[in-house]
Amino acid sequence: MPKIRLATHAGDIDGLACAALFYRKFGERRVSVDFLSVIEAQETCETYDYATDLPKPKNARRVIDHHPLNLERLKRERRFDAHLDIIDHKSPSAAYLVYHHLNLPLTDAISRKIVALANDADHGKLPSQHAPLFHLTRWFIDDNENLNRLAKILADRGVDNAIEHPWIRNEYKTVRRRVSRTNRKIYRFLNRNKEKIGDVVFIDTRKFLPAKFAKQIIGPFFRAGARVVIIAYEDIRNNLITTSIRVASSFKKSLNVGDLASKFGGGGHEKAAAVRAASDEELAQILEEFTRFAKKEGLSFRNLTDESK
Ligand SMILES: [Mn+2]
Repeated sequence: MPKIRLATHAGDIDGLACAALFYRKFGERRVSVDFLSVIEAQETCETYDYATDLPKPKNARRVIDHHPLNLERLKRERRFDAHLDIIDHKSPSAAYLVYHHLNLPLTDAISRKIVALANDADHGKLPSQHAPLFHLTRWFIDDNENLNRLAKILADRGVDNAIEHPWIRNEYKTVRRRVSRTNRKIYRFLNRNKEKIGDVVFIDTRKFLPAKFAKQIIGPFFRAGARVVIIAYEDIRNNLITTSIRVASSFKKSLNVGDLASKFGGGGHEKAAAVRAASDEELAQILEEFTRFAKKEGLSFRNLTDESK
């Protein structure tokens, strides 16, 4: 029997969870998973039966996703298949939609926990006991073999027991050291810049943080008072610069950064979005727009990059 071919979001817990649910449903032998970045999904000519948590690749039969802008784009390009594609922006994760589509039994606690993990991750509310899975997913962002291994272990053992798997424990030893080192750098940077935090802060992390863990800086800056954090980091899989925009969940003002990002060809959700830049010049232009946006919204904007050492 030919394998079911799935493309899912690389380096992302929701993407990983989708893969794990396919393995859970069909077993390792009947599924083959490619982990792709958003850009790779837009460019690939490979054939897939399914794509999850990604824009629909040209030759994918069906997409299961929860990004509203992906739906808009698909409709605009007349590639939306109303009978097959499932895109629901109200869904807490793509994994939630996959779980229902695959008709996984309600009694399957492992599948349900995998969905809960994805829901938490996509809302920035991942409980600390799942931090190892999060960090490993980032660590393996450009390593499809190991992302597959992670997904299979999740499907096999479930979210809580995955962490006890000897391979995961061993890999996490290395990763944890790197994450700790990154966190120390983050707190030093935060302390140096504490007085300068505005409503919106921009941090070019490329100068002092490893790209895989750059997003770790967002939480501490929210806790220190920033309401919107924009960071730049290297997009490892595509040799581009990513700017990630996050709005603090405690910030009640209605800002849709997904809409903002879409103006520059980016995408995402209301409170979390990303835009890619091909060069520093392009990044500077995007930043100018963000500055204008902050001003229009009556928010102070601070670029903390120049102060970094
Ligand atoms: Mn997602």
